[in-house]
Amino acid sequence: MKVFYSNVCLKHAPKHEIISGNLIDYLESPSRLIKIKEYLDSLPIFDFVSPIDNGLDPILSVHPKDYVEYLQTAYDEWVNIGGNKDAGLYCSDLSCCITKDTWESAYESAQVVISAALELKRFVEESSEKEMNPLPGIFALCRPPGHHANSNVCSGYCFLNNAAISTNILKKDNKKVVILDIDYHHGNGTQDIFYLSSNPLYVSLHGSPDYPWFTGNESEKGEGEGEGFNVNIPLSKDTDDDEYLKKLKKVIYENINPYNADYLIVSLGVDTYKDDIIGGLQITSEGYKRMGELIKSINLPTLFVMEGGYHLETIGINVGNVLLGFNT
Ligand code: Q9C
Ligand code: ZN
Repeated sequence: MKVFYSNVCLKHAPKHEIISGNLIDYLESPSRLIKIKEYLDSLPIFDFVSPIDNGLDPILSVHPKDYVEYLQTAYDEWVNIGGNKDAGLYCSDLSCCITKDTWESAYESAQVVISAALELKRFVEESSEKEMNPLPGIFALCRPPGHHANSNVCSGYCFLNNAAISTNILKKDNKKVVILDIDYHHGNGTQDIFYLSSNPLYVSLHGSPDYPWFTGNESEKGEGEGEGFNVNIPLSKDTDDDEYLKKLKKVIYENINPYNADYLIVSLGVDTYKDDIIGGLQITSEGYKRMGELIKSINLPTLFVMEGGYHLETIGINVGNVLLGFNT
């Protein structure tokens, strides 16, 4: 399996964030990526590939220019004025610190996902039915993550919505896309971006009640042309492997398979892990293997996009297990 990866994603490294009024070490750290890379490197099936720079256009298909310019210039402007104006104009919480390196890493994170999406598309277009066995899967190992970023709002460690950007690439040529968001948190940014659209189908399983607090209800089903194409499955904190897999299986049968998509994008967060510091259902490392197997049963060319996961001791094996489950 190809893994798109770049060290430039490590540069964004804010020192602190504020959670519940307390100043703590920034949890969305570069070590997360390093740990995952180390683990995947130890297994023979993963090939690391560097992204190609595809420029701003794919990013601008999701995010307006004024927001992109804000991300590019806010840090310098803040330093220049001695800091008293508009620093939070496009921020919805205190987890999206903008440092001198943030734009560079967020841009690179998007380029990792764009390159992975283009590679998957190319592979599928060049393959005959026969060659689709084994099922093509590609992993975009990127940070900062994306699913909380709205078109012009950063939040929840996210600046650019990587899953949405890659959706717009895979949607080209009248293709249909499903986004399956298995991060612990509801992907409010992704939901909002596509709320009025029937393509992609957005499906999210997430812990509730929890961040981002005001979205993720089952009653949010999309609007207009998008009605029926947004599916939220809120889960209580005591959800274990069996319960989770049962709900995932149900949504695959009832919503994902009947949609008849051409591509699957998995917003892959492993903050559902039982000991995660900020998320945490009761999912075990073994559970991630079963999740991967179930995702494979959807039987679509699949782009895995890295989102959250904060338990550094197991983040590698948990991500690895989803991918291994898919690849078996
Ligand atoms: N009381 C992702 O997993 N702050 N983002 C949490 C907890 C933000 C998580 C506060 C959590 C965002 C991509
Ligand atoms: Zn999360």
